[in-house]
Amino acid sequence: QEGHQLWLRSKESLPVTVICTMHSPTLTIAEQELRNGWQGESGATVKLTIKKNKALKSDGFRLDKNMIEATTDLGILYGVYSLLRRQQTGEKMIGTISNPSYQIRILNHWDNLDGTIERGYAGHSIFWRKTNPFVVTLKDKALWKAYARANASIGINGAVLDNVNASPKILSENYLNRVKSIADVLRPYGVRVYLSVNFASPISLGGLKTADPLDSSVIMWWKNKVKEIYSLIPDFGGLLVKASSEGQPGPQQYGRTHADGANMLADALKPYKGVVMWRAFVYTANDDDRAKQAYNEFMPLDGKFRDNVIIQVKNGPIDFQPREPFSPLFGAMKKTSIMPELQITQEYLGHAVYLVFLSTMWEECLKSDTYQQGEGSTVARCTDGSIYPQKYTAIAGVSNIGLDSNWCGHPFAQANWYAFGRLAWNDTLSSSQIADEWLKMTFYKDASKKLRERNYKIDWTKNFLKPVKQIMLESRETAVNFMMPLGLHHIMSANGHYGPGPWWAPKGVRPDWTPPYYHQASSNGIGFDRTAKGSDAVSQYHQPLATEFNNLATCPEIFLLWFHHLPWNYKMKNGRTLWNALCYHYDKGVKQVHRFQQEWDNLKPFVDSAQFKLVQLKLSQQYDNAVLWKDACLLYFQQFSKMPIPKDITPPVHKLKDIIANEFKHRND
Ligand code: BDP
Repeated sequence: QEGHQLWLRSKESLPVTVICTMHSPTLTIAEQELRNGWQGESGATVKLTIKKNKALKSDGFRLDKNMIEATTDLGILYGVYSLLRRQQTGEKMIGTISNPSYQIRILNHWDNLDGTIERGYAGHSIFWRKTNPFVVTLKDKALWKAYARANASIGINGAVLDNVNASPKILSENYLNRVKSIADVLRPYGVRVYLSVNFASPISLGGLKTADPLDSSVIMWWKNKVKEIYSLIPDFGGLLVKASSEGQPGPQQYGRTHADGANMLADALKPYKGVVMWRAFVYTANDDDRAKQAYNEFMPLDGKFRDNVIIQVKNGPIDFQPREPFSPLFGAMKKTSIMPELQITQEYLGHAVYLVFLSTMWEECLKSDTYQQGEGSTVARCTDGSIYPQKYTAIAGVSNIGLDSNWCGHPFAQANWYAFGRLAWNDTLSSSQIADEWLKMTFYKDASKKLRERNYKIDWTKNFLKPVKQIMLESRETAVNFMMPLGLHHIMSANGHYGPGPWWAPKGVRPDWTPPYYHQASSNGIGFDRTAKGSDAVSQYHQPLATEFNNLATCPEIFLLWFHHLPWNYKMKNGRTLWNALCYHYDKGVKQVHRFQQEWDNLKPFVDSAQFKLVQLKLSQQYDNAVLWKDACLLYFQQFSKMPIPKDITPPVHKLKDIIANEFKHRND
């Protein structure tokens, strides 16, 4: 299936001779890929050379005329994929030296052992299933191989195979044997396996009375478990832990800290060079602003973690919302390895329905200046080793793939997997370049064939690449406009997190799980006051940001209602009232989706017809949902603002009470 080949759709290749004097499974793959995909000079001879080169990190490579040089087999493989990409995109090749920004470039699969995927919108797990869970079929292996190849082609070198809400069963013998089978397939492609573990495993799996990280029987249990894992998988990567968060067990239950818990596991992994990725996604139901809690809990622990512990921090302080400022932990923890966690699966961004190219959101985060070590201390530089000498550098993306025939549910969602890999390799890349590469590799073949058949001359770059790239680059801001503009956040419907739900607040539910906690709308106004007079979350940011966010005159309007509670008639910079500004943002988002639809309709000659229709259908569903978001939010907030919707905006087509009554019919799972 075309969709299943992602950006690796094979083109007619030209003859090439590959010379490589060394041998290994990885090098064999490298040679084959080069022969199967060569688009350069016909009959050329290409040399693959492994040798010392001080300019190259272990996964890095150098490209020159008909030669690829690296210090490791994997470096050669990455060089081959890079070269093939450049042949298709026309990007510069000769004299290129490329080193990865992060050492560990890893996907987090939120895959449950029964085959379902938490926040997965592309079918069931490729790793786990309910029936015959321990049989490894040829089909399984072929799929894992295709998965490994796709990852390697963009530089991803790690995969956490199970959900952060982890089942203790993952560490039982049967499951570990399956993990070994997966690792064996992934290995030649350089993708190491990691596991999420449940902190209470010593109790539920090991039969111990406690999971206290300072208890000697607990320490011994983990040591033995880690030893068992490495006896099966000698290059096992390490463990990911969600502890004391959203009901998961953790060291706090025993009066211990995150550092006690993480260090205990780190000690067990150390002899094997394994790492612990410990998540900072923690918040409890107390009066403290949720946006502040991770920082408050982790900052005092800076310097207390072993050097093989990496703290995994979501890009924003709350939870993968369409837009958040960066988490204040980036750059602030100076003696601890910190890794960004991005969400590739579109939990809060329209599942597999919306066309949203997430690269621009990640770029915005990575390029945000934390000022922690002076100007230019971007989130990227604070985490990739440029500023702090952390032993391990890493970046994680919560995967969006499943058994669907196109892996990701939406043809354009593949671009998000691609973008994550590319940014993990090079955190300074622009989204424009990434979109360009992906479009050329994914769609050019279709187009050229169609155009040849129809024999008419259309400039592919002008008529396809340019408009589609523009749609991609605008798509995230579009979603922000019709969902949560001006710094609004967490106002989606409960559970499914797809449609609008700013009203949702049943009695007895934790306030910090309900939208009204975040938007604070009343007749006085709207927004969460995080200024010095409010929760003072602003003070977690380094100057000049703390002051910039605190002051209305300097707070960027994209974060206005994130940091400020303002009256409905507050005057925006363009002179509009806040209420009118909200109305125009929602309306603009809807209009943008409508424009995407019209533009896509023009592109039929360029795209394989099944893909064309699928995107067309999804855009129309996105349009319907955008209208719903706009109507729901404007009608709901209007109850408080009591102000009219501007006349030049299409009036709501739904009634608020109908939307509320139907809330859970809209894609809530
Ligand atoms: C939230 C998801 C939930 C995850 C949690 C996490 O809704 O399913 O378990 O994040 O990251 O966004 O642990």
